[in-house]
Amino acid sequence: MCGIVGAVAQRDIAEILVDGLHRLEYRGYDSAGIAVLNLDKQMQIVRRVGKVKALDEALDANPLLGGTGIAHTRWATHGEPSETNAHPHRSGNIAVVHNGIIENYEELRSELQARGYPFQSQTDTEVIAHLVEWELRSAKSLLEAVQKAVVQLRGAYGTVVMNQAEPEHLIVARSGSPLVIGLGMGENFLASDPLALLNVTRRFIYLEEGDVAEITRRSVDIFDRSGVKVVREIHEGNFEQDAADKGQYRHYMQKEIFEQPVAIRNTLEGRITNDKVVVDAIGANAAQILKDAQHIQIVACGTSYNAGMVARYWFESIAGVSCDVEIASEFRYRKFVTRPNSLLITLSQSGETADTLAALRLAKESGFMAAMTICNVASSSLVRESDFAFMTKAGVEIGVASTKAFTTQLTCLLLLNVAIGRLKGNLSEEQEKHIVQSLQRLPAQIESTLVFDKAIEKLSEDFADKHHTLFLGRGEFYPIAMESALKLKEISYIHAEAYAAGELKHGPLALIDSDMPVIVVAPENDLLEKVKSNIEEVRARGGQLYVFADHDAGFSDSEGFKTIVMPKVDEVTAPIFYTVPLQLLSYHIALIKGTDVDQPRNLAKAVTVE
Ligand code: HGA
Repeated sequence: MCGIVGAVAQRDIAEILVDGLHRLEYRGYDSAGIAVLNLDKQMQIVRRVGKVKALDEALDANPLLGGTGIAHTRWATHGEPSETNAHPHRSGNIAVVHNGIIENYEELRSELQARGYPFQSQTDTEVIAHLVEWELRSAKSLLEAVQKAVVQLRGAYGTVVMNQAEPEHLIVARSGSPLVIGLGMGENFLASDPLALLNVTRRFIYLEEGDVAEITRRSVDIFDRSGVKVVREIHEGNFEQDAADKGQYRHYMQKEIFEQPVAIRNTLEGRITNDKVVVDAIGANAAQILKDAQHIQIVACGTSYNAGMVARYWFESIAGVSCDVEIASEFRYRKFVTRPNSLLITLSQSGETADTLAALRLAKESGFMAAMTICNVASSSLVRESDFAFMTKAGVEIGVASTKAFTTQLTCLLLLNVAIGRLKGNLSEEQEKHIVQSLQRLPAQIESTLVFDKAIEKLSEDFADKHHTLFLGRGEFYPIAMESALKLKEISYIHAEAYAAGELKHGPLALIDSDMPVIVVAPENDLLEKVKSNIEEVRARGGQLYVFADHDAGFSDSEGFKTIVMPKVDEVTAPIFYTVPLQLLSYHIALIKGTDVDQPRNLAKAVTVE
């Protein structure tokens, strides 16, 4: 979602700030802006609707000089995407950028209007600027003014405040939206994600909830939520510098689909030895917790939720432990009963998903035995706030529509199932060996799937003028159908829905006609005969069928019926395997539709607002 970059340096920093914004572009945004203080203590602000490129062009025409500045990419939550609503927002000497949502902004706006502050924008963010300006009138310093202002805010913020009267000086505050300080030599930086700063530093301090920090060229002073000065650990970043390079691929999403064999290999590395899962690799002290867990509660959003839904089938059939899966935004706002010895598992690519993070915090007060996360970003809030973390090793995922994060989450979840199954005595050595070896074969099998790319591209032509699609599956393939429908709608804007195939006759069958493509995932397994009956129900009503199956399933092209026949893989890893051709299908359909594949409209990577 929206990004923040800031700097206090002795050199001109506009270029660094804009480079940082470019590095965060993949998260999705609708407008961008920058404020720089020049040597004459004049604040210069440039804002543009659309891409950061528009900001580049504006700065090429009129360069901003100065060593203190803040910049932002906005993904609108309050007020349309427009130049006036873009950040930074200004009040007198104060300029502010903000990620998050101020929930009590209407109340604050009325109070501030009554004090005579004119509001320029429709955003919630603007109240922060005026509130700090107001508090500064009676405070000894900008730090004190920000501290006094933030206690009046309800909601989520990662915010940076700059004062025209105090160059070489920024105040940052974090509550519910991540911020990191990048340490330089005689200069310091900040950002909402360390990726933004990789060109200037590898040394980072992650702010904690409630922290307010004062940053100058030579110092970083951090105060916790009660105003006490604290020292936070410095992390030396070991980041992949150029995940941002598309290489031979046309889109990040395409690159990330093709990276899946490597991502899964990396995720398995160090987690398997002698046909067994290494339980200690799941997390320090995890073994006892996993053994004692009598129930698993998975909480996640979007694609991660779909991974959780697949895992539910595994937890009950492999690990032998009951499992519920819930969308984080529902879980966090309903009254629930925590079952005895219940383990909370959060799933998130970024580890900053606002609803999932809130659910974790709630669960910590609700009697869960422990909280673990399966996550792709080691420095994220979910990882830091969970009892233990089992990392996916997908590498940086840039395409907004998640691909390799999903298949590596499933890989971790399957490893976790094997570990729990063994610890609880529900899985024999033979069964463990079978699953482990299936996982080891999976990366090569996915490589072999990728050669279907051309055939799938051809199939995608049928969807050029389609507006709706149904996906069907049974068992673990039902959530794979859900994930495939999500992928298609995200990037092609085709309305897509997934159904458990047995549900067809309870409603969706009414939608079937010759204009309704129905995509079915139907490899040979115990449920195949049932799926075949559902396929016949569609065929009998003239639906256009597209079946992804293996040779043993015995399908072939015929009237109203197209098949993609895949190699046979082990049943346990088949859900991961079948995800890949369906990702390719969505990708090719999106190309035909001419959408912005990596940054689909209205969507953002790392959903840091609720
Ligand atoms: N609420 C602010 C910031 C939005 C945001 O954090 N997006 O990710 C606005 O609408 O400007």
